[in-house]
Amino acid sequence: MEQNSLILIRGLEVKACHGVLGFEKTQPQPFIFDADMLFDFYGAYKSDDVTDTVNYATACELITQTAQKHGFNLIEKLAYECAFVLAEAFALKGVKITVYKPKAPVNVKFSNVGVTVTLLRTTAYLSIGSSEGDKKARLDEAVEKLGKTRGISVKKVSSYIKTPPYGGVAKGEFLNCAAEIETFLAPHALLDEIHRIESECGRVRKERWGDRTLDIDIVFYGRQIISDSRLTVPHPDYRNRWFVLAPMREIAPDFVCPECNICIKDIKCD
Ligand code: A4P
Ligand code: MG
Repeated sequence: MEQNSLILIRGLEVKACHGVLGFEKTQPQPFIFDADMLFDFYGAYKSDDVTDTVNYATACELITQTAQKHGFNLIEKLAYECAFVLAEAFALKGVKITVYKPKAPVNVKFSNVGVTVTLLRTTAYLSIGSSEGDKKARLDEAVEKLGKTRGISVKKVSSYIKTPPYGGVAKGEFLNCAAEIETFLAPHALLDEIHRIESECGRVRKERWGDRTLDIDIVFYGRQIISDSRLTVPHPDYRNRWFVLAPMREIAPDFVCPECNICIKDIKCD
């Protein structure tokens, strides 16, 4: 069993208007919420003071307000929204929200339907580069857009460094940096948001390793090792790339690569 502490809410009922059918958007029906909030309350154990923990009354109010403020089609959307609101309000390490819709308009006898979403706060490192147009503006824009994305907060950004093109395809000089983020997004959801930001910043996918307005790569996602058709993490070539390692050394010299178990500051790169 892992050492952690959870604050629980069970069976919170909120009357609200969520559903795909027309009448569900105007006639409130009950939604039942369970919440598991991962929060270290050792401080509250020591102080016995409610301000050192997650006040479950406030958490219940936030869920109620969130459910009544919006009118979503899907309880999936409602569950995510409540999870983000609680995670952000209480700086949770993780949160699991279950939403039940016991009176869902389905023409069969059933006891309940529902969804569960679990979000875990993870530290990830991104490498950001640009070799076309106003490179500094593109890096600034990327960092700003990352910070405005729900479920991502930017914790550190390295200085911007000029680097010669690597890989033999791009011709222009690059401007590169690295960013430390905390995210509640799963790795592939993070990749989707990165692709959205790249295209909003004018990226057109041409040739591999070619010149680009903006490129964001996931170098590390916590200590996870991922290898599938869409994502390889840690980034497969980061050890050979000075333009990744130098900014990483600046913001996370003591981060230990989950694959080679070497500290960033000790990885050699010519
Ligand atoms: N993908 C797999 N793993 C990852 C990951 N960890 N992070 C997939 C991000 N994407 C990942 O990437 C192609 C596909 O890789 C994505 O669809 C994703 O599913 P892309 O960004 O569309 O294409 P790309 O960037 O042209 O190819 P690639 O292989 O990612 O190139 P790199 O490795 O990003 O290299 N020189 C300097 N000095 N500075 C640079 O920043 N960058 C590159 C691009 C080349 N030379 C450079 C620089
Ligand atoms: Mg890339």
